Amino acid sequence: MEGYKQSPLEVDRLSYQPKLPKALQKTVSIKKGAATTAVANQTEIRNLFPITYGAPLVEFVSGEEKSYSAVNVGVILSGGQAPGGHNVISGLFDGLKKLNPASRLFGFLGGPSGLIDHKYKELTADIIDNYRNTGGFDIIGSGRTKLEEEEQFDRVAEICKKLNIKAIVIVGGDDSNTNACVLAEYFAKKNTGVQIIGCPKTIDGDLKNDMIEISFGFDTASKVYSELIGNIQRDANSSKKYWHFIRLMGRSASHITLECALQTHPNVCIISEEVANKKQHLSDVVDMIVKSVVERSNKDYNFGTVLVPEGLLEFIPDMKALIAELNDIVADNLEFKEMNSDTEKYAYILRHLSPDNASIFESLPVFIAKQLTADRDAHGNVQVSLIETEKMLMEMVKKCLMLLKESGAFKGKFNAMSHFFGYEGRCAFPSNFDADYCYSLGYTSALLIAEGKTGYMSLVKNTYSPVDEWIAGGVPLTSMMNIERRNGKDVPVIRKALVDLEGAPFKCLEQLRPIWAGANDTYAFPGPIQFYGPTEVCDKRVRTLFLEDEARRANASKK
Ligand code: FBP
Repeated sequence: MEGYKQSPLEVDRLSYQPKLPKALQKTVSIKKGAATTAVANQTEIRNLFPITYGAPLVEFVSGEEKSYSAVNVGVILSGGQAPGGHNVISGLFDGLKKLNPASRLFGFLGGPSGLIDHKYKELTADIIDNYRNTGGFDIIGSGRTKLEEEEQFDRVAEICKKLNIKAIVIVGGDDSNTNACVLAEYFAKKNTGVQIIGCPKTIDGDLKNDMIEISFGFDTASKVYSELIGNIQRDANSSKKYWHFIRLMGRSASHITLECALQTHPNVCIISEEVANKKQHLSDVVDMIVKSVVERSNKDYNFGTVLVPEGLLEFIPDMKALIAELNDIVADNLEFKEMNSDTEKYAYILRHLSPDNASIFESLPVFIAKQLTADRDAHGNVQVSLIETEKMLMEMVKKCLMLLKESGAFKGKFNAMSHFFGYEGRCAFPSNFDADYCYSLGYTSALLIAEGKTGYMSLVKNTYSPVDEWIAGGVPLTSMMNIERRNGKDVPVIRKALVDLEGAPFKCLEQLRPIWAGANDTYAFPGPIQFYGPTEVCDKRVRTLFLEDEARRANASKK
C-alpha cells in the first residue's frame, strides 16, 4: 500500500520458522489415551452431551506415512486479541496443506458473527505469508458475538454445506470453547458431518487445567507489561518521588498481575482471589497500601509501585453486591439510558439502591460511580477494563494519608501516578514461545481434523521443556465442563481457572512480597521480549509456567 512500509522486525519475523514438537516434524499416527469424564457434575454433563462425552485423550506420535483426503476447513478468532492468533492460523494452514495440498482454509470475518452472517475469505498462501509471527487478529478480525442459539448453529451448518466445509476451528477463551462444545454436540446430533475443534486463547491465563498448561498470549502479554513495569520501577527508583499505581488487564482472574509481580517485584501486589478469600473490604485494601506508603516514607522512600488486577472490584464482597444490584438497575433500563445528565443518573441510582449499597456507592469517587453505571457488555456485566480502579485506589489512599498527616502519623510525601496496561500487550509480536506454541496448536488442529475428531481442544503439553519435547494431541471439551449458575440459570460451562491460593505461583508471591514491600533494591527489570540471541533469554518461559511445572514434577515424583 502507498505510504505503508513494514518495519524491519516485521519483515524479518515473517520468515521465522516456528518450531514444532519432535513428534510432529515427520509423519504421525494417533495414540488413544484414557477415556475422560468431566471436571464436575459428570452425570449432568453426560446427559447434556451424550455423543461427545467420555471420549479419550489422544496424542500424536511419530508414525507411518498415511494418506489423507483433501478437506475444506473454516476458522474463527473469537473474543479479545492475544499474541499468536496468526500463528494458529498459519500452523493450521501448513498442517492441512502438508496432509493434503488440495485442502483449503476459509477464515470467517469478525469472529462468530462471520460464521452466522456468512462473511468469509479464503486464506491462501500469499495472504498467510504476510501474517506469520505477527501480533494481532487483523488477518480475519475477531468479535464477541455469542454463538449459542440453535438458529445460529443452523446458519453455520448452511455455510458449511455451501463451502463443503468439513471442520471449524474455534480459537477462543473459556466462553467460546464452551460454545464450541455445544456446537460440536449439536452438529453430531444433526449428522452434519462437520467437526469442531477448539484452541485455548486468552491473555488472561484463566483457560487452563490439568491438561491445558497455558492459554496462548499469556506469555507475550505478561512479558510486555513486565517490561513496562520494570521501566517504571527504574524511573521511580531514580527520581524517588512518585508512587505508581498500575492496573493490569486480565478480567476476573489475577494471573497476569501475579506473573508480572513475579517478574518485577513491586512494593505492593493485590491479588483479587486473595482479597475475596479473606473477605476484605475496599477499606482493607486501601489500608494495606497506606501502611506500605507510611512504612516506606519512614525510611525516606517516598516512591513505590502498586500492581492492581483489573477485576479487583468484583472480588471485594461489598463491591460485588453493589455491582450486582447496579447490573439489575442499569441493564436494559431505557428510562435510565435516556436520562440526559450524570447528576440525574446518580440520583436515580441512589434512589433505587438498597441502603447498604447506596452508602458504599456514595463513598466512591464520582468518576468511579459513573464508570460503574456505564453500558454493560453483551452478557449484561460491567466492563471491568473500563473501570479505573487504580485511580480510585490512588484517590482513596491520598485521602487517608491527608488525615494521617493531620494527626502527625504520616510525615512523608505522596505524589502518585496511574497507569493501565492492557491493550499494549494484546497484539504484540508473539514471543518465540507463543509463536512456537500457537503454530503447534494450529498444526495439531489440522491433525485432529484429519483423524476425524470433533469436540476436542487442540492440546500441546510439556511446554516448560524445549519445543522438541512438547507433546501434541487433543483433549475432549466435555472433560473441562461443569455446571455453573449464570444469569439465574444452571448451565454447562468450561471451568474458569482463577488464581489458586494454594498453587506454587501464589505461594511464591506470598513469601517474597514482604521483602519487596520495604526495599528499594529488589526491583527486577525484565526488559523487552527478545527474538534473537541466547536461548535462556529468547525462549525464557514465564514464572507461572516454571513454578507450576516444578510443582507438577514434585507431585509426580511423590506418587
Ligand atoms: P478474552 O477473554 O476474550 O481473551 O479477552 C480478554 C480481555 O483482554 C480481558 O483481559 C479484558 O477485560 C477484555 O478482554 C477487554 O475486552 P474488550 O476487548 O472488549 O475491550
